[in-house]
Parts: sequence; structure tokens; C-alpha cells
Amino acid sequence: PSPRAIAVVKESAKPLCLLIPNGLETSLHHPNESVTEYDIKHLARRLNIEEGGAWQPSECVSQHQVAIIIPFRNRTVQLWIFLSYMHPFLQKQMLNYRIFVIEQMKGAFNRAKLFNVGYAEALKIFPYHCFIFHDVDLIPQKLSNMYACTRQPRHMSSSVNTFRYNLPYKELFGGAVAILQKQFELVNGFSNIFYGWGGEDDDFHSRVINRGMTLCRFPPDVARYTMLAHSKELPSENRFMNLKSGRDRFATDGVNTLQYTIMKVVYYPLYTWILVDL
Ligand code: BGN
Repeated sequence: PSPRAIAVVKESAKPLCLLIPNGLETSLHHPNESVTEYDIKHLARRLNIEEGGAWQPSECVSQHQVAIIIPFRNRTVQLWIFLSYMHPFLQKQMLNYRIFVIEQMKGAFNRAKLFNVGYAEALKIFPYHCFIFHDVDLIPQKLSNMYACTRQPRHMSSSVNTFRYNLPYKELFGGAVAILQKQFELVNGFSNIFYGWGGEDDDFHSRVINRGMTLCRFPPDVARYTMLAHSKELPSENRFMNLKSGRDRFATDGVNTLQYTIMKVVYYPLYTWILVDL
């Protein structure tokens, strides 16, 4: 358990929750792909979710304090599907969690920098010890795929339907990853310079390896995901160059040099929304 969980147990006289709750072998219903705004509003009340999309078990103290960071723009329908599926999923895993949606206001999309912003902003709200950096279009199929941090950084989405449930290459570290706060700090987060599609996840992989860590993955049968359909992004032309020179910037480009402007923060019923100008 994290030091914080132990402290809370002492204060609250509640027991610690199991590290991995029982009953996760069952699978969850399929994501409902026709979620309406009405469904979303009612879900928050029905599931006792705190404003801003946060929740924790009431009967015990979760050992996992997890910030789930979703970079976002222009995918509202996918976000609804994601949220209405993920809240029940995360609750069954007995996590103390909050979902952050980090929306980029303008310019070429910068997934990695949005992750850095989510990290920095989440820590202002709560001392999360575990971070999950997650695309909005990925739906985990197995409840046994714990949304918590392992000792080593974990590539979570290693078995995705669109890749016919195969890992395309060994170094792939995209889609959804789980990493401890102190490890993320150690690798200086993501690079901030990857605008457009591709490469930022490969650079993040190099950062982790460079700091002497090794990735882990759950077995393919557990790490199974469905990707929601969307049009293909155009890969950026700079991605090869940025990736090649990446190593020179590990220490000088990341959370320690992060600059951004928060335009709006709203605590919506199912998520904390942060609109940012990068
Ligand atoms: C790779 C991309 C990743 C992406 C995976 C899976 C690059 C860098 C130049 C080699 N990497 O090719 O960013 O997550 O495909 O789609 O484009």
C-alpha cells in the first residue's frame, strides 16, 4: 500500500481494500455505443460519483490512488462511451480514482504534452501515486486488467482488436500506460515537442529504458482492448527527427520545462475537464 493509504487507514478506522478485489474474472457488458447526454447525467448519481469524476470505495480504503489522464479534442461521442463504460469498471476494481479530460484548444494535436499537463494539474488536486495515460478510444475488455500501477511501468493496451490482438512491436508503449508518479517524475514525463500523430510514445519508451526501468505487460488475454472506430490520423513528418534527437532532450524537455495556459477547469459529473492552450 502507498504511504498515503496507510495514513488514511489510521485516521478513518476503515480497513484497507484488497490489493486486487475478488470477482474480477467475470466480464463486463459490452460498451453501449449509443450513450446519450441523459444517460451520462444519471450515471453520476446512480454510481455516487463525486463532482469532477472522482470516486473511492466507501467500506474500505483503496490501496490505489489513480489519476486517469485522457487527452482530448473533438471526440465527444467516444468520450461518452468511454465514461459510461469506465466508471462501473473502475469501481469494480475498488480504486480511488479521478478521470481527467485534458482538451487542447487549438493548433496541431500534442498528445504527449496534454499528458504532462494532466499530470501537473492532477497533482494540484490530490497526491496521486499512480498515473494512467489513456487514449479515449480504447475500451478494456477484461475486469482483471487492473487500472493500477505495477512495480515497473506497464504497457496496458498490448492486445488490441485493430492489431488483431497482436503486439505490433516489442517497444510499443502507446494507447494506455500505467506508471508510478515517482517514475514519471524520474523520466521527466513526456517530451513536449511532438505535434501531430506518432513517435511521442516511442520517445516515452526510450525515457523509461534510459532510466533503467523495464516495461511489463499483462498476458494478452487480460490486456485485451477494443478500439472505437475513427478516421485515421495523418502521421507527422517531424516524428522521425524528434525521435532520433530525443535522447539529447530527456533532461531538458519534459515536465520540468512544461509551459501552458489553463483556459477553463470544470468539474463535470463524470470528469474533470481542463481546457488548455499549449
Ligand atoms: C508507430 C508510431 C507510434 C504508434 C504506433 C502504433 C512512429 C515513430 C516513427 C517510427 N511511431 O509507428 O507512435 O503508437 O506506430 O500505431 O510513428
